[in-house]
Amino acid sequence: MFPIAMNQESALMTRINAQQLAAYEENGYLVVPNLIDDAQLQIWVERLSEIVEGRTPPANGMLMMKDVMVAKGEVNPSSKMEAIAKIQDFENDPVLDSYTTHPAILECVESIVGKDVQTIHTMLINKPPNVDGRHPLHQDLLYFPFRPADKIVASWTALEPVTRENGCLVVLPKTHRGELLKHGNPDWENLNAGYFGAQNVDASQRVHLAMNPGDTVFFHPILIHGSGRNKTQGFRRAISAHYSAVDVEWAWVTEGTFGDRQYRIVSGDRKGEFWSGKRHNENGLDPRDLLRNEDLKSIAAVKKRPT
Ligand SMILES: O=C(O)CCC(=O)C(=O)O
Repeated sequence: MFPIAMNQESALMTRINAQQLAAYEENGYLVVPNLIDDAQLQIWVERLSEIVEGRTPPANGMLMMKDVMVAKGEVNPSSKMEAIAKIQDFENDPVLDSYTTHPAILECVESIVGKDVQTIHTMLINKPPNVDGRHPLHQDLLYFPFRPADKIVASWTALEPVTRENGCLVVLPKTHRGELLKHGNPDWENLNAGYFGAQNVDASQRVHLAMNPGDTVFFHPILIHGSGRNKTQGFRRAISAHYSAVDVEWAWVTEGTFGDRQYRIVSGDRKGEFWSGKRHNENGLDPRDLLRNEDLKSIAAVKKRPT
């Protein structure tokens, strides 16, 4: 099923061994404990604070999203950090972007999708106290134009302790073997823009991923996952990137559905170049077929919203 068939010997030489790789293939996710050290985590947390507090200007192309309850005036945050739900597309910030090229992360990513990879998305997810902040169960493949799905993987690293109480990730194991489902905005009063939910999901087998700082979960883009509400008075922050192998093909009919961006190659011979691979859209694959138009509008709205 997966592009790289690792033999036992070569797998033992990497951070992810053959057994862990088999677990990823079986369940659609793998938590690698203690992958990033505290000193490095603090550098990313400090950079996030600098940007959010206005001490460093946001890099070109970076999107800072306010939490919807703050934007609507339903919650009055007591600090700038309490207002922010997410920072997206941080590739032009050299400090944050060191996450995408961190050797430990890249090594695991390469074990899963193969050598020669590009980043296709980057995010810092903040779950401040006092807001809803839940992320409905969804599949990330909805947002990505590339296929095959097995050549895409997410990495998500806890920047602080992540627990059931502060809204850890929730996964539905083995759902990566299914199809990309129809998505839409769930009927929640306070849903952050672009947080689509997969429809008709049986969540009875869900697993909560409590993680320590530096623990990193790698997951498949069809795996159904989401996260709960932060019921504590602290933050729940994580840094995350999506990667794909460079030999994927562009499968969407349309470009720019979720914004235009270039995809930067971060490992292998073409490191530093931007992806310009094959287009293969004979099936007419269009993410808008999986979403209602009114739900798509919520993404356009957030892009215009001042922080
Ligand atoms: O960090 C979270 O709370 C959820 C992140 C997530 O599922 C996503 O952005 O796809």
